[in-house]
Amino acid sequence: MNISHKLRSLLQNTESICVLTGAGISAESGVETFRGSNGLWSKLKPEELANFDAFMRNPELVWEWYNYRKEIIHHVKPNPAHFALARLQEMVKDFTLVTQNVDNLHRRAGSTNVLELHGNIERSYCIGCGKFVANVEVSLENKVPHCQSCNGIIRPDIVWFGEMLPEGVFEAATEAADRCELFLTIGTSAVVYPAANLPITARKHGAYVVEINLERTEISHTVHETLLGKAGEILPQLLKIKEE
Ligand code: BJW
Ligand code: ZN
Repeated sequence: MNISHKLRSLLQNTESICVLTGAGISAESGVETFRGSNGLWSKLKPEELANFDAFMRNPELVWEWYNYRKEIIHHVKPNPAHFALARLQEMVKDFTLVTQNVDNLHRRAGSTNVLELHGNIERSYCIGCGKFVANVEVSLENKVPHCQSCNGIIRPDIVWFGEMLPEGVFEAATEAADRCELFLTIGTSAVVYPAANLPITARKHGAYVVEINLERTEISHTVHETLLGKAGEILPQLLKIKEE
C-alpha cells in the first residue's frame, strides 16, 4: 500500500492523535455495518427502529432487534484493527479514541477511555426515572423490560436519530480533534452528524486527516489522504511504521 511520506513522518513523530471509528472497523469481526449493500439497513428501515417514537410504538420489536445484535456481539472478537488502536494508545502521549460503535470491541481489545458517541449496547436505562440497568432480562413472557424502582419502560442506552449525544462526550471529542496533529477516520460512511464534523473540525484546526475505508465516502474530498482497504489490514501496517 502507498503510505505518503507525510503520514509516515507524522506516525513516527507525533505525540497527539485522535481517531474516529465507525461500524466498518468491526465488520471484519463479523458485526454488520448499517449502510451499504450488506448493511443492516438494507433489510430493516432505520426510521422504524432507530428513533424514540418507533420504540414507543413497538418496544417489543425494537428490543427484539437489540437482543439479536447483542447476541451476535457476544460471540464475536476484536480484530487486528481494534488491537492496533489499543497498542497505539500505549505509544502516543495524547491519544483519544472516539467511536460511533456500541459494540464494546475497542474496550475488549484493551483500549481505555473510549469516547462512545452513540451509547453502548450493554447498557440500558429507564425512561421514567433515568436509572441505569446493567443486565436487562428479557424472556418470552417479558419481552419489554420494566424498571424495578418505578415500573417505567427500560430502553437500550443507544443514541437514536433526533436525540442528543451523551453529555460532555462530544465536547471532549471535539477538544481532542481540535488539538491533535493527526486525525484518523476509520470505517465510517461519515453521513451521521455531529460525528461527521470531527474530521472537518480537526482539519480546520491544522491536523493532518487520513481516512481508512473500503471505499470513498462523503468526506473523502475534505481529508488529506484516503487509504482504500480493510482497516484490519491497514492499521497493523501503520502501527508497524510507528514501531520502526
Ligand atoms: C470498512 C470495512 C473494513 C466496511 N475496513 N472500512 C440533516 C442534515 C444533517 C444532520 C441531520 C439532518 N437531519 C437530521 C440530522 C441529524 C442526524 C443525522 O446525522 N442524520 C443524517 C443521517 C442525515 N443526527 C442525529 O440525529 C444525532 N443527534 C443530533 O444531531 O442531536 C442534535 C439534535 C437533537 C434533536 C433534534 C435534532 C438534532 C444522533 C445520531 C445518532 C446515530 N445513531 C445511530 C444508531 C443506530 C441504532 C443502533 O445502533 O441500533 O448510530 S445511526 C447509525 O449510524 C449508528 C452509527 O453509529 C452511525 C454511523 O454509521 P457508521 O458507523 O458510519 O456505519 P456505516 O454503516 O454508515 O458505514 C460503514 C463504513 O465502513 C462504510 O463506509 C464502509 O465502506 C466501511 N467499511 N468494512 C474499513 N473492513
Ligand atoms: Zn425507573
